Amino acid sequence: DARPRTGTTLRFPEAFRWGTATAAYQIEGAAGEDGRTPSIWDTFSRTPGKVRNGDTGDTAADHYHRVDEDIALMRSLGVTDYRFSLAWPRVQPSGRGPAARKGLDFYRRLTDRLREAGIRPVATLYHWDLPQELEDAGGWPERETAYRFADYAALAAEALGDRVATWTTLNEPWCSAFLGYGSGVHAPGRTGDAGSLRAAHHLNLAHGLGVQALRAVLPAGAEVSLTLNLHAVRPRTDTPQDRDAVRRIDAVGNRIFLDPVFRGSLPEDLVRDTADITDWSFVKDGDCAAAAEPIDSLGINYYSPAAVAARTPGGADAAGPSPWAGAERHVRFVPVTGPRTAMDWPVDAGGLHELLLRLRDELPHVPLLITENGAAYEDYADPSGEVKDPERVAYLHAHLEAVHRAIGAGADVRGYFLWSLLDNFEWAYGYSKRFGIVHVDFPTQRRTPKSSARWYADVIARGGLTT
Ligand code: GBH
Repeated sequence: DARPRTGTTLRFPEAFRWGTATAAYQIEGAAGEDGRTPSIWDTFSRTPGKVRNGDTGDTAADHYHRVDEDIALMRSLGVTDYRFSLAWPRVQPSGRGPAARKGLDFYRRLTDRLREAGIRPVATLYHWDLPQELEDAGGWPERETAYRFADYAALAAEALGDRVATWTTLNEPWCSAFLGYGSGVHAPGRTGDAGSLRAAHHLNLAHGLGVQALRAVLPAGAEVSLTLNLHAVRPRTDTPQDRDAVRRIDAVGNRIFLDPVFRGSLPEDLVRDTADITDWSFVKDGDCAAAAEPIDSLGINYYSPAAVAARTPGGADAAGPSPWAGAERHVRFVPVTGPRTAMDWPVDAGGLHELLLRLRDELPHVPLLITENGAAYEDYADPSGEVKDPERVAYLHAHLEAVHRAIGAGADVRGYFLWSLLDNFEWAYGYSKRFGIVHVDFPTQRRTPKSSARWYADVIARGGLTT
């Protein structure tokens, strides 16, 4: 088609939610203030060798003390929604017992200010910062942690349910279970296949019990959700062997959460494939039914796709502890071609499109939110003082275009939350990777919107993309 396309707008639905996303440990700082107790990420980041450069979230982007400034930034972007997380050890120190008034006051103030600014708060209950005391009692591999989570969900909803209409139970339980207890690259840094599967199951249970607790407290009409980092995984070739490799990764990466939550059962192939690792006796009658407590939307975090091939018997073993619970014995990851971000993750918006069409087909009645999408790149400081990030703009443009195309094909996508508002503590990478559309100079905490921030404000103002 040779017609000029300049100035064409790919318009999104009128009610589309345009947001930015953050997480408590990555931005708040104030790690020891107002009664907050340590979480597993405090412990992990203070353990030498776990996080690049020994970075911690002690100060992070100091958001705890800069709420007004950060909301003003969002206001200037024109976002309709803001996705943030509550720090469990701030709201309920130690993970048990009564709520901490000062911790709750912080989130009351944050959400009040957001509402005054006309921005809808979208609260995630758990973005990886388990109170250390609960980890000391066994953490997610223990069933008790799921009950503790449900109590915490009730406390949070009692305190904030009058001002937060959208709630997410967990962010990316795959990462909590398989990076936290499988490969050990995330807190609490434990390794092992059986423990990671136990953790995954108890996260599903926690989600379901959390939904029940939220429903019991929240006013009718509140939206309750779950965010998954679904893996867009392709076979290297269209052979049965490589397609079976996809099946295995899909089972332990995606269906281990999707099936309990949306069908009330575990994937049978996963149970079979892991029979030599665990007998799944920690799954009690009614657990998967509890996990299937109905929710109002599904959040998807998407960054890049993966490609896999069958691992030939006798081929080189996967190095080190794996986040794939045994599947790596049969599967190897092959490089996805194309440009890469500063994380070395491939840039491939097609993966997001594929994922959205799959969800359209498999969960046709579930409204979808893109709860995270974005990229880490180096910034260029312009002599004019501008912080330029053209690759991030290109990444975001391509991915929003993929979302638009998926909506056109019938995917029920209701909103998009850009990761991230601010440069922040990027987990095992510390401050070495910048995902923000607002630059943070950590020594001074000075915020400078990058060119991507201006671009995003323009997209929101136009209600779509100009091509
Ligand atoms: C999200 O995690 C987090 O929610 C957010 O806090 C974080 O800052 C952001 O993304 C950027 O990292 O494990 O071999 O399959 C995303 C975590 C990264 C997990 C890509 C899966 C794929 C490599 N995901 N990763 S592998």
